[in-house]
Amino acid sequence: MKRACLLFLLTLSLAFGSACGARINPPGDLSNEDLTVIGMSQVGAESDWRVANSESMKMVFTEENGYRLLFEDARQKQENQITAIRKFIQQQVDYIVLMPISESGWDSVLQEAKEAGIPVILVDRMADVEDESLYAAHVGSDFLKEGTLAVDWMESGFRESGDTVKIIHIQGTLGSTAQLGRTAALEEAVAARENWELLIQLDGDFTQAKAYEVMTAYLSSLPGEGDIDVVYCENDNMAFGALQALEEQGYRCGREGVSIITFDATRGALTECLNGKISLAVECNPLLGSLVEEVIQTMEAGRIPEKHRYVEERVFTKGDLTEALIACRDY
Ligand code: GYE
Repeated sequence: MKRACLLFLLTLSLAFGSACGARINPPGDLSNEDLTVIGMSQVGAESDWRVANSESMKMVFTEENGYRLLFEDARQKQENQITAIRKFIQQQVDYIVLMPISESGWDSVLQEAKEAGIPVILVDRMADVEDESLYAAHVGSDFLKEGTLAVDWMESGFRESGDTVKIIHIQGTLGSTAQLGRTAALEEAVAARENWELLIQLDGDFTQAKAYEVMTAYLSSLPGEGDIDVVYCENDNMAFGALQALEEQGYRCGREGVSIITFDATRGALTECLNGKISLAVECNPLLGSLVEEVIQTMEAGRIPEKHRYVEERVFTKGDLTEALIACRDY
């Protein structure tokens, strides 16, 4: 009885389905979903910035807001991002949102998305592709501008003394837009100023652990206490790692010692700035979820979104901060 009933229902649904021209989707195909399906490939969870960025996306792309979010964490590997994009194409998602780990290596997979008719929105970092039509829009930060803000602050701080300014540079994931922009600003400034000296460039991969490790190794390799004026860290977590390494080896950080410059300006870094240990925090806003939604809404309405959208950002020094201000910030 039960079986007969099931068979009847199955026959009915097949007959009804084909009469209406409805498709029977292969498993995993989400093209008939009522919600707007977003396939999102996030870099990883390497920093506080990244965690805040993922949260911002998850808060906006909810079922209540009309979305099904397929979120893939690439654990900082480009090959995982490429695999995720291919899976999204198979699933026939409506949009692909990609935070590219590095700028190069995207042409073929984005071409595949284009052929499948799925618009790609780049978030945070850029992809350096031959054909700009491979992505619909980009929402993120102007990293060269952020670097320039840091360099301008150094320029004003060290202008008085004609002494040599000795700089350690801790870089983020090599080849990522955030690294390239922030590095370019510093390298150009060093090349243009006779008394700025780059002591070393260390690869910290945007993580606290790596920055701590490379900084500890570098400081230990110096014959005695090094003469260091500035440590230019390309994100907050690397600044925390560098700060720990410096303090462990007896360096003072802040006004009377080494000036630490950081990018992101998350709550932890602003607190160290208020404590006087970080000298400058350059803001990089991770809360990009609603801007990405605006892009999607524009396309849903049949209009063409702006190709690049940059968020406004500022810098913080101790004098700009209070505990209340830090507590009010969203990240
Ligand atoms: O500064 C860093 C993160 O691309 C803006 O990536 C982002 C950078 C951010 O891991 O903390």
